[in-house]
Amino acid sequence: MKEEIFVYFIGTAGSGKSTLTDTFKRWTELRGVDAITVNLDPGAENLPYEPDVDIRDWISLREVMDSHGLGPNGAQIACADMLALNTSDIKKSIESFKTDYILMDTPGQLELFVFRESGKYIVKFLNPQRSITAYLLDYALAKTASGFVSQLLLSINTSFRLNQPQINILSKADLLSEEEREQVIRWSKDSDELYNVITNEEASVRREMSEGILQIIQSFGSHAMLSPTGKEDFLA
Ligand SMILES: Nc1nc2c(ncn2[C@@H]2O[C@H](COP(=O)(O)OP(=O)(O)OP(=O)(O)O)[C@@H](O)[C@H]2O)c(=O)[nH]1
Ligand SMILES: [Mg+2]
Repeated sequence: MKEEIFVYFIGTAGSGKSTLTDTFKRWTELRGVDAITVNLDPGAENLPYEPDVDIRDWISLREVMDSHGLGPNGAQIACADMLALNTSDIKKSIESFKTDYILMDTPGQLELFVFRESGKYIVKFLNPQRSITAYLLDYALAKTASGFVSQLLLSINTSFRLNQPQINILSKADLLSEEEREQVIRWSKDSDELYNVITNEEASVRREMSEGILQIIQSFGSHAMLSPTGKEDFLA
């Protein structure tokens, strides 16, 4: 079998996973690199790209809501578990493309893929040796020091759960001012600077928690490294 690489785009709801899947695919086309897109979100309504493999061919959020009498959140959880039942078919469909890169757009809510067993199972089943996670930090949640720290904590949690090589991406960086963007990049390179900002906050339980969390993050080293993206960065 061809030695393909799976790239999983993961991040909080609305962080830009589908947009980056689309932009990355267009970037591979420009560079003459062979890649396909896979949509793993059964509830996706308007995707910015036409997926080559689409979980909605097997599972529909609407049908699960109707047939099980569930609301959208309960149905999302049921769908996440059902994902695991369809991995053989998804794998066959992906293999039929004989491609080099498989861009995996994951479901809207990060917890469905990261904290339930099905996400871990899919990564393991498809190709655990050749998978990478691209973790998207939403710009809006990462521009304050404590917001940045909490985003990194989620990123480390993702890495802990999926156990794959992982890069952090600052999503929608075009919406930050140049000053804000540079500050977030400095924090990601120099955790002492981030630590100083946090320790200068007014004394509170939250500050103490931030300090404790930051110490954990510091002990993980490269997990705080960041690659900023804005929609068009890849295509420039
Ligand atoms: N300015 C700007 N907007 C972006 C960027 N990436 C995504 N967006 C916008 O952010 C919104 C959410 O983007 P999506 O790509 O749907 O995010 P998602 O993480 O796939 O969302 P869910 O699957 O619903 O969780 C859309 O309105 C996008 O146009 C970016 O780099 N820059
Ligand atoms: Mg999406």
